[in-house]
Amino acid sequence: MMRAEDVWGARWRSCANPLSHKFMQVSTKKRTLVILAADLNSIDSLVDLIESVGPYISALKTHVDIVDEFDHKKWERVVKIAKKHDLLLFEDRKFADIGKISQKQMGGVYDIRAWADFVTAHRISGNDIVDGIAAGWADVRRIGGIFLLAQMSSRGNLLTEQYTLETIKTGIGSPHVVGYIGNGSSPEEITLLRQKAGKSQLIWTPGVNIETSEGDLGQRYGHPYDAIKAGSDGVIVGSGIYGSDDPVSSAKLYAKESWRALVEREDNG
Ligand code: 5BU
Repeated sequence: MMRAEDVWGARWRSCANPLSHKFMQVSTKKRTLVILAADLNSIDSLVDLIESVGPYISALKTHVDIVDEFDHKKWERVVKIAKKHDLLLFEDRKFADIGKISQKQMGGVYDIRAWADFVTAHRISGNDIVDGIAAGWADVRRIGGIFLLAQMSSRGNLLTEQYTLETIKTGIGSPHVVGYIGNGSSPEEITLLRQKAGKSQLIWTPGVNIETSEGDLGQRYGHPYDAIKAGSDGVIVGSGIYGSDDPVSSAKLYAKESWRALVEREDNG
């Protein structure tokens, strides 16, 4: 049995947030760095998908606002099945408002603060968004972690290199920021992000697909092995898994490629 501290090396030692360690432990136990982007609209199909690929993924990324007929009781089924598979819940909300509104948006209809362990946020409105989101969790006496969008995978996005650096400045050393979202379609961009971010936070990367380099409506893709090798710590995969004829086999393949890259990665920095 491999130990997370051995496999993850510098990342294990440098990350301060316990949620990062939890992610590294789960991913080591299951030998997968795949975060499933579960972008389905029905709760029944979401639950079925998680139940089938749960053993091959290390976290669950949701877009709660794309679910038809949302209600808390039904959503609880998603939360339960995620917990059963030891998955941290990651709501890709992409908060972008001023701090105090972000705090309120953590509540509201979906009450994200009550069930999400991680959320995403843009840096566009200022540094205070981080404290706003943390205050949202504090309102219900929970603690969570924020992934700041330092890069994006979509064509034509406005996140310049300078913007990436400013985003890292906001996140570095923050007890609330567990890491950054990077562009999974570009190993060069991931390498740059890793160099600038250092070793003490996670990088997770969407824009990952083994079969194709282009997706619908401007999405771009890279290979999971290349993303992890370049310094990403988790590949976010949606349609590559749920859109495949055989989601379980696909999940296993993404898991294998991501894990192989982590084990081969030098210094794990
Ligand atoms: P796909 O089906 O693997 O292309 O889904 C990608 C997911 O990652 C989807 O849920 C997006 O909202 C998410 N995503 C992304 O694709 N690119 C980004 O830059 C960010 C998030 Br941030």
